[in-house]
Amino acid sequence: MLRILGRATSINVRKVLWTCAEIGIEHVREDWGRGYRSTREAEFLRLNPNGLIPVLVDGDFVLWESNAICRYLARSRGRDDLLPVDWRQGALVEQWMDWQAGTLGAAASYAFHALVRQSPDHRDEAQIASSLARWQEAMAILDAQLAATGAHAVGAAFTLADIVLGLSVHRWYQTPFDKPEFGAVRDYYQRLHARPGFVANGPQGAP
Ligand SMILES: N[C@@H](CCC(=O)N[C@@H](CS)C(=O)NCC(=O)O)C(=O)O
Repeated sequence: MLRILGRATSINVRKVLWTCAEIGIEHVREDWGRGYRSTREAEFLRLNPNGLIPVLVDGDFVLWESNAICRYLARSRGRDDLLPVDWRQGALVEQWMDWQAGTLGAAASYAFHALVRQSPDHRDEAQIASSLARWQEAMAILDAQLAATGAHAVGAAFTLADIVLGLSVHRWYQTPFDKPEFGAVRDYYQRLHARPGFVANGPQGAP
């Protein structure tokens, strides 16, 4: 049985869980990370020397980095709809996945930990303001893209990019601060509620 290591409150673990739900992959999830077994244990560090969740164990194959895990699951199950084999379409899906992790998620991180997690390590007002400004700029880029496609991140079809972006959008709406109204993002967020994998790992999952 495929194993997913990581607490379900983690956005990066929930990307993988939602991908499993879309594809119908049976798995067991083990609670590792903050509040559960420490990812600094030797048993965990042997699997991921970064000490971060999620980790996927598929037989003798081990993989870390949430977006790479999502791509592995789609490719290994032949789900070209989620990750097109067409080079350009596939590259666009990967572009938006990388942007979610490297730009959108990175911008949101400090403010999210301050305002939602109430982390004592994230109390610097200037850094909160900077994070909120960068987060808003990134969301404006996403809003323009969604307004152009009228549906999903790279076009009409739902892909892996929508899994990782969808959970980031959920986080945007769950974080309490005065935010501008982004109409295309709001429509997208509503549209995603039709997918059980999103509901289970977003609204019924965690911020
Ligand atoms: N780039 C990594 C980031 C992984 C990451 O930052 N994971 C966080 C949870 S979202 C973590 O392991 N936190 C430590 C912990 O929970 O103990 C990925 O996408 O998998």
